[in-house]
Amino acid sequence: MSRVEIERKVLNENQLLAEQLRERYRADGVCCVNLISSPGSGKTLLLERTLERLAPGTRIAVLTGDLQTENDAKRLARFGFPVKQIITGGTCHLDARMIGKHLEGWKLAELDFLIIENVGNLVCPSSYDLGEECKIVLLSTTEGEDKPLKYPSIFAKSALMLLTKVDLLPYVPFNAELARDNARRVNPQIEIIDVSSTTGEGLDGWMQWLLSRQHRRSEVSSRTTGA
Ligand SMILES: Nc1nc2c(ncn2[C@@H]2O[C@H](COP(=O)(O)OP(=O)(O)OP(=O)(O)O)[C@@H](O)[C@H]2O)c(=O)[nH]1
Ligand SMILES: [Mg+2]
Repeated sequence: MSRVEIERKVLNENQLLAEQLRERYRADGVCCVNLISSPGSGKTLLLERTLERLAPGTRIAVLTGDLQTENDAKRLARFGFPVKQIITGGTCHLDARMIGKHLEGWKLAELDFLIIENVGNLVCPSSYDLGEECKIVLLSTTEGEDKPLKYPSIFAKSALMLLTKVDLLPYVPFNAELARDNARRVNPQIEIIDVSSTTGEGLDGWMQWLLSRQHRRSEVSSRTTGA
C-alpha cells in the first residue's frame, strides 16, 4: 500500500513541475520533443543526423539522458549546438526536476527547439511528463514487431513512431507492416515515419515533421502571447 502512495506522490510532484516547464516552453515559443526508445534503438545517431542537417545558427538545444557516461553528449556536441548530458545515476527515466535543473543557464527565449533524448528504456519514461509538446517513440527493426503490444503505454502516448534501422530490413526477420499495424492498434492517431540513419532514408520526412511541429508551436505561442 505505502509503495503505491509514494509512487503517486512522486508522479503528482512531477506533473506539477512538468506543467511549469510546459508554460515556460509555451511562453518562449519553444518546441520541446521527448525521444523515447529501448536502449540502442538509434536515438543518438538520429540526433547526430538531425543536427548535421541544420544550418549553423539554428536555435536548437539538446538534453540527453543516460544512467552513466557522457558519451551521447560528446557525440552530439560536435555539431556546435548547446548540448547537456543528464546522468541519472541509476534512475531509469528523466523527470521534470532533472530537466528544470539542466535548463539552468540556457535562455529558452533564444531557442526554437529543445530535444530531449530520454534514458534508453521503453517503460519508465512513458510515465514522466517533461512538459514536452509530444513524445516520439523509436522502434528499431531488430526489436520485434510485437513491441507496441507488449509495451503499449509509450506507443499510446506518442504522436510519432519512428521505425528505425530500416536499412536492416533485408537481413532481419521483422515484419514492418505488422509493426505499424500493432502501433496503430494501440494508438490509431500515431504518425509513422520509416528512417535509416545509416543510409539517410526517411530523414527528409523526419526533418519536415520536426519543422512543422515547431511552426505550429510558434503560431500557437504568438496567438496566446499576442506577439
Ligand atoms: N544499421 C543501422 N544501425 C544503426 C542505425 N541507427 C543507429 N544504429 C546503430 O545502433 C547502435 C545504437 O545507436 P545509438 O544511436 O547509440 O542508440 P541510442 O538509442 O541512442 O542508445 P542509448 O542512448 O544507449 O539508449 C549504434 O551502433 C548505431 O550505429 C540505423 O539506422 N541503421
Ligand atoms: Mg543515446
